[in-house]
Amino acid sequence: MQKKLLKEKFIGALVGTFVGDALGMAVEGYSLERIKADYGQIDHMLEARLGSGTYTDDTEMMIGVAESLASVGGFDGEDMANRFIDNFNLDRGYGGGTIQALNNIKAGTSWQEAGKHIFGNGSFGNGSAMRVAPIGLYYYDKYEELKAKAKKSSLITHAHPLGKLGAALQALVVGYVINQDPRQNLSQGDCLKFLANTLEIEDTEFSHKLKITKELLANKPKPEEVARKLGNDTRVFSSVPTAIYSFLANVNSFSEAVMYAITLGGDTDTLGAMTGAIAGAYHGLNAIPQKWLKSLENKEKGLDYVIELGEKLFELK
Ligand code: RVK
Ligand code: MG
Ligand code: MG
Repeated sequence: MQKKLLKEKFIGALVGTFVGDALGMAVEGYSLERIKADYGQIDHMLEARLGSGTYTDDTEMMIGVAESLASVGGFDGEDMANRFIDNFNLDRGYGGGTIQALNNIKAGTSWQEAGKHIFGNGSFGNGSAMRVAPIGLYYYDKYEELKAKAKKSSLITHAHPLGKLGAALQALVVGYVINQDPRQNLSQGDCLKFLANTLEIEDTEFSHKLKITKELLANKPKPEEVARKLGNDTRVFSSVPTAIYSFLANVNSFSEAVMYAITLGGDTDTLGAMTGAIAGAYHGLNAIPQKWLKSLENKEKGLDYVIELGEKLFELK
C-alpha cells in the first residue's frame, strides 16, 4: 500500500474515534425510538454537555493509549496506566469500573492487579475496546502481537476474559481494515471469517454475535432488529459486534457507517467511537466530512493534537 494512503488511514482511525464519540455524545443513553423521533438522522454536532464537538472518555482514553505507544515505542502497561491517570477528567464521563481501577492504581496497586476484582472477576464493559484503536494501528503488521497487546492494555481496567477478548476483537478489526485498500471492494464475509479464525472466540458471546452479524448482513434488517439482536449497551459483547456490523453494512461511506451506529441508540458515543475507528482506519482521514472536522474541539489535546498522534504512530512504523 502507498505510504500516503497508509498515513491517512492511521490518522483516520484516531480522528474517526473522536468524530464518532463527539457525534454520539449528545444522545448518549437515548433509545433508538427517541433518536428517531427527535432527530431522524444525526448528521451534525449537536449541543452537548461540554459543548458541541467535544469528546468523552472514549477519546480521552484513546489519546492516552496513543501517547503511550508513541512515547515508549510500543506497549508498556505502567506508562499507559499513568497516561490514563494524567489525562483523567471526570467531566468527560467515565464508567464506574474504570474509575475504580484507576483509583486502585493511584493508591499503589500495580496495573496488572488493579482491575482484577472489579465486578467480582473483572469488568467486561466496553471501556477497553472503545480506546484500543491505536493498538490496532501500531501492530497492524503482526496480528499475534496485536491481540496480545490489546489484551494487556485491557487488563489495566478490564480484566474479565470477555473484556480482554472484546478489546482484542476491536483492535483486530482495526488492524485488518488498515491492511485493506478502500478502492477495492471489501468482502464482508472475508472480514468476518478473518476475525473468527484469528481470535480465540469459539463458544463465547462474540462467536455467537459474529454469526448473527453475518445473518443480518444478508437480510438487510431494520435498525430495531439490529439493536435488539446485537445490542447497544455498555457491555463489550453488546457493542463491539454492533460497531463491526455498522461498518460492514455501510462499508462504502465513513459518514453513513457512523451515523448508522449512533441511530441505534443506547451507548451512542461509544458505538460512534468504535465504528468511527474502524471506518476511519479503512477509508482514511480524507473520507471524514470537513463539516464534522471543523466543529471538533481543538484546544489542548483537541483535533490537531489527535492528528499529530496519528502522524507520530505512522512515523514510528
Ligand atoms: C459513561 C456485570 C458488568 C461487568 C461484570 C457492566 C462511558 C456494568 C463510555 C457496568 C462507555 C458497565 C462506558 C460498564 C464504558 C461490566 N458483571 N456487569 N463483570 N463488567 N459490567 O463500569 O469503562 O460512558 O453494567 O467497567 O467499561 O462512554 O456499569 O465501565 O459507554 O458494564 O462508560 O463497565 O464503561 P465499567 P467502562
Ligand atoms: Mg464516553
Ligand atoms: Mg459510551
